[in-house]
Amino acid sequence: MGNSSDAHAPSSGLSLRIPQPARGHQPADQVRYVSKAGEMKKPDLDEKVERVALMRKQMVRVLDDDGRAVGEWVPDLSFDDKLTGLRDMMTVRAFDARMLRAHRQGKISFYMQALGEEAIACSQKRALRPGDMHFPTYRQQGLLIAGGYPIVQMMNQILSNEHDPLKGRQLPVLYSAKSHGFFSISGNLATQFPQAVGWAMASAMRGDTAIASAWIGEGSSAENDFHAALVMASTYQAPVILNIVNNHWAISTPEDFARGASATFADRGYGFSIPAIRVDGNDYLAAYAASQWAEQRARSNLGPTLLEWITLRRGAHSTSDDPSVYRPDHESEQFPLGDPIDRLKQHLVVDGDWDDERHAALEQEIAAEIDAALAEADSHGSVKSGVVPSASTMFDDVYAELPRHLREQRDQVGE
Ligand SMILES: Cc1ncc(C[n+]2csc(CCOP(=O)(O)OP(=O)(O)O)c2C)c(N)n1
Repeated sequence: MGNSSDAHAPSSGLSLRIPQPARGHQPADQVRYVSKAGEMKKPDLDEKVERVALMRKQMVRVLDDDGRAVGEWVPDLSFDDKLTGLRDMMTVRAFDARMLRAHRQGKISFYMQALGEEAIACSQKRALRPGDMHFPTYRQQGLLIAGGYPIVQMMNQILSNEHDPLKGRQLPVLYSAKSHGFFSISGNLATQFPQAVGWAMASAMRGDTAIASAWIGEGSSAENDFHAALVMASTYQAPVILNIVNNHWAISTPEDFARGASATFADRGYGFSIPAIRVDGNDYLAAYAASQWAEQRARSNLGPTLLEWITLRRGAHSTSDDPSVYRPDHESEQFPLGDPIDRLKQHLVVDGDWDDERHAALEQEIAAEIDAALAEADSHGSVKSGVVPSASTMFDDVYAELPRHLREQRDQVGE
């Protein structure tokens, strides 16, 4: 007060911090806080949030470099369960590859793949129950595939053909499958996050046993809706799993821009008093175990859990994107968590009755399934061939009942 030489006064002007990408332009830079496989303790389901706080700067990992499953987080899965997981992931990858090819062939207008991220959605779908509801982004096709949703139906949606369950109204990959616990995907990022919490609250209010699972990318976690969801989930202890898939990129923007100075995305859970853990997203066994832990917490009325999944978006953001203009070559080869399919395969070889020959045979079997599905879907037309749902149906479902002005517009279409 009255002190003319204030020690805190800046000597020059302010400057804005622009995040310097920690990775990206220098692919050799390591992902932070990579724990050794088996190193992390597995807390009790009802462990206090303060006691699991450290886990937001560590990483749950089960598969070690030799493909062995180690530590407290090893899930109780049979060889067949693991093989099922491998098949799910391989099906997602083959599906994606075939759709990318279809795009290059001019058969479809748009596509988004999940290359490198297959373990996360596939394992969580298997860890939850039918009746639970997922609120996905456009990169969780694994939820549908591991949930047994017909592949032909997915393709019908992508082609916008006469069998498209969404009647040609949605951009390719924005699926909706209520019967399979897959909430309608919206193009508006992050909106599904608070909706998932609301769904979970409704389930709890009804005294039901079903839980919700919310999905978001690390980039989209900068949206207001992300924060609204965490407040509601924490206040009402909603039975929800809050998944942040940190694949390190939001189109051309590195994770650094959405995260805050030195934080992890899991850190955000702690501030809302939500137990939050980081998980190796390329380790199917860790992913299954962490999903199951969060699932059991929600189902036992112990409230929400935040899971930050560490993975890498290996492919382009979408078929409209060219990552070579903003990210380094060979990034995925240097990624310390490897590839989810390779790692589970290696584990099955080490642990049981699996080898390259069987793996190749399975790959062929899946490729044939995918080709057959595409042939079937293609026979029902596509946007490109002009065989699409009737134009008059475009007025349906805007409201529960068709109002007069829409009836008039439909009559003008005259189909
Ligand atoms: C509200 C809103 N803002 C911007 C976009 C455009 N957009 C589509 S995807 C995307 C990046 C999302 O990145 P991230 O959440 O990290 O998910 P990822 O694509 O990596 O899976 C953006 C900015 C949008 N669809 N909706």
